[in-house]
Amino acid sequence: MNNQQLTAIASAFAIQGDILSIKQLGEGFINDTYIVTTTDGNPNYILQRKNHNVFPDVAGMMDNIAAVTAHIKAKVADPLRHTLTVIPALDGKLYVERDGNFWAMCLFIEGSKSYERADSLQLAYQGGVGIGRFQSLLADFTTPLNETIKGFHNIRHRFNQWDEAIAADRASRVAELTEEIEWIESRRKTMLDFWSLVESGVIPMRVTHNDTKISNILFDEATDRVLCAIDLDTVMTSTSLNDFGDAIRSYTNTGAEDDTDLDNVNMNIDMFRAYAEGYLSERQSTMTESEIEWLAFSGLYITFEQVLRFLMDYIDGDRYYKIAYPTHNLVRTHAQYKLLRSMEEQYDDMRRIVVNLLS
Ligand code: ADP
Ligand code: GN1
Ligand code: MG
Repeated sequence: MNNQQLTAIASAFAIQGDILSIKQLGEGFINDTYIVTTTDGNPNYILQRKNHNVFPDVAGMMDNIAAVTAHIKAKVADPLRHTLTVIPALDGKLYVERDGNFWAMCLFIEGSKSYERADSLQLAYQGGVGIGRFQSLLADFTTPLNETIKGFHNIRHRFNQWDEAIAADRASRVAELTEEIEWIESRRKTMLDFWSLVESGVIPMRVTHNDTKISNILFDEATDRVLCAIDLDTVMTSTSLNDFGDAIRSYTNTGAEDDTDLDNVNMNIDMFRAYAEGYLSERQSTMTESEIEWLAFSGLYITFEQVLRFLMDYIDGDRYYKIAYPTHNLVRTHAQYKLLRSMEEQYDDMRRIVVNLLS
């Protein structure tokens, strides 16, 4: 995508000022993100090409984001920094379509920073506050949301996809993955039993973020206090436990998501405590008994799901996640499985910490 094309797309949105530069930001697994700077005195913007294979209904996704952010804006002290601001296109739509690609824009939040890893307990605590607050601000949001990715954190749906992927064996990799496949199969029943509690309503449905890794939180550059949750593409109705679990998967990992040295990868229980403390400070009074009971387990659940998703994508010939080298998804599978094992070993301690924080 050259600069001229990017400028044409950015100019189709209702921006203020003249465009000075458009530069790629980070390397997301799913979308392509650019920062658009403009002439002095005007805001800067985030321009994003939304992955149309992952999000077939970009219009529905943008409707979700606009509704949820409008709801939050009405409640927070600083509406331009405490949530995303969607910038509509000049034709009034919330996205621009060009050559089969879908683009969306939001305000760049100045004086913010994000992290790829949680490098202090304070940061983990703040991240927990961020997601706890996000869920609390949306507790009274009643408009139905579009299900933009079917069965996103629904392990029954994931197992259906898994069974199909194994049967199809598109990349002829199943035969060499006996051990890894057993990691998934040996936990099938435990994970489905948990999900039955969601299906039967024992665990309630709420408005959730669904992608709560640390890079999807903005922190104040000056104070490192949380500003808001970003990357709202996956906002949907689900269990709040998924948001907690996905954050635990990300914040507590002492290694990288794709670490090739498994000795680096473990769950840091102090990070777990710090994140849980921040989260509960915002959510404790509104959680049900069942949510409290299963809070620690949610870390294992989402990490297991991530092992399944990375492995399934590898089996499928790497169609979902962007990869940097041919075995990338397999490396991610092994690294996330190591994290899952570490969580399983420390599960009793995780449960005790939740009980202690609540007493
Ligand atoms: P991806 O889907 O690729 O993960 P994100 O929406 O998470 O895309 O954006 C990638 C990164 O860009 C974030 O981690 C953050 O550093 C930065 N970013 C995204 N939106 C904003 C924003 N509105 N203001 C400031 N920085 C942002
Ligand atoms: C993707 O878009 P990004 O990089 O924040 C993925 C998450 C995974 C994550 C793994 C829509 O998140 O579900 O947990 O990668 N998002 C989607 O790092 O599938
Ligand atoms: Mg992101």
